[in-house]
Amino acid sequence: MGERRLTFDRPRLMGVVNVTPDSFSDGGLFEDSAAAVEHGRQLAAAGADIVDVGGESTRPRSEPVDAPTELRRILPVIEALAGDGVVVSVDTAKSEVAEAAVEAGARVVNDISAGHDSEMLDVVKRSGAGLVLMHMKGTPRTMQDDPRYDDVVTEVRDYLVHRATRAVQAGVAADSVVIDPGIGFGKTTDHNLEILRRLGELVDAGYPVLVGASRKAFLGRITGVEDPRQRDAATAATTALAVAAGAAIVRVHDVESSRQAAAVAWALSHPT
Ligand code: HH2
Repeated sequence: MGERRLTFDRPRLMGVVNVTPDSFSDGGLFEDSAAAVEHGRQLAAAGADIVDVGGESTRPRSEPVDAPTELRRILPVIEALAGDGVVVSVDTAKSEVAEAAVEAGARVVNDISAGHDSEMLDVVKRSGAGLVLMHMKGTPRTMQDDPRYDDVVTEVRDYLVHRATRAVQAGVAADSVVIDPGIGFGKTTDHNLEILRRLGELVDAGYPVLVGASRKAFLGRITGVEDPRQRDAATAATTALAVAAGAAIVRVHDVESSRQAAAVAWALSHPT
């Protein structure tokens, strides 16, 4: 990530700051920049290695927002957190937003469209930022309309390897690319569970793997917990299993519970 490096000699935690009115678990809570900055500082203090700042909800059936709106929401938050020395990622699929965000101090581009915007790879290459490439079937507006796969894990893995290869061919450093199966993005509960059950097959693809299961609807379906904000114990279970299976980064709303879960899973799976 430019002159800073994030190594994966232990699991890394990405804390989420949604500067949006409509995110599925915390919409409206951190819409105000001062509240968002304060929340990002708390996540970093709780042990987040990266703080992911986003200005557009991608929950199922959400409507897209334009670049000026996204920028107005996120830039002051990125500037403040990066100014504190926090490693910030920008959660955007727009190259224009990514470019302004890295100029404001973001060191990672978290692109849920895996480079759909033709300028995105060039922005990442020029800035030297880290890059997260995520799998999604369709768009947030349509992705939960009866998604189907022959074999979800193979399809997701092949797609991500293809997108990662394309990024490296475009000049993005291979060791700055992270892949993410996109839990909940065009997937049923069974698809999400199959991905988590066979996460090792994604890890074996050779890129660090990020898992973002935090508070998502499938956890509500399994546990019967309707309020997403009450799903941090269920999230911690996914963190432990993902880390034990070799995930490099987990993206979570509550850092403390997942920090503990990741530490235990790591200790169990890495005997000294
Ligand atoms: N999930 C969400 C947003 N961005 N990025 C990556 N790499 N992986 C994910 O699984 C992922 C992501 C959705 O969660 P959230 O940001 O909390 O909600 P919303 O999209 O409603 O703002």
